[in-house]
Amino acid sequence: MKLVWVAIVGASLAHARADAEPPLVFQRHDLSAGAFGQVTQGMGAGDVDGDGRVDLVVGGDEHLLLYRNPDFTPSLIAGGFKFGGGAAVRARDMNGDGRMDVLTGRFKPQGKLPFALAGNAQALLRQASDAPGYDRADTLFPFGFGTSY
Ligand SMILES: [Ca+2]
Ligand SMILES: [Ca+2]
Repeated sequence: MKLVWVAIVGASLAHARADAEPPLVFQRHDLSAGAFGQVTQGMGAGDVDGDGRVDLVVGGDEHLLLYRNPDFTPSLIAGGFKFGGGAAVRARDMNGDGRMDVLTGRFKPQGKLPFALAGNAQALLRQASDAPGYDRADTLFPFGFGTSY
């Protein structure tokens, strides 16, 4: 694929291909996280196991995973943190031993709600305006709710 030119038109980026070039065709492949289901935060690619095929490394809310090519079944590299949130996940040989290393950030989630959330619209009407929060049955998430580990 050869790009002929690139131009910025207004706020959008436009490009044109040579007329003789075939269109790019993309094929979707969905990979199952199996027992490691999580919100994905970052992804990288590299031959992590050294078999000559490009593997995927994926960071998420709870796990850092390796998807080995060709079947891409996930296996656990590390757990117990949020991996890749705000940082990339990359496969590179960092120490020069000829084997790929996996790089990522990690974070212990500490976010807490600074207020309570009502579980239904009637809770808003029943709430005592001079008291914090809602009755237990009317509370969707209490003050201080959040994830941490
Ligand atoms: Ca590989
Ligand atoms: Ca290495």
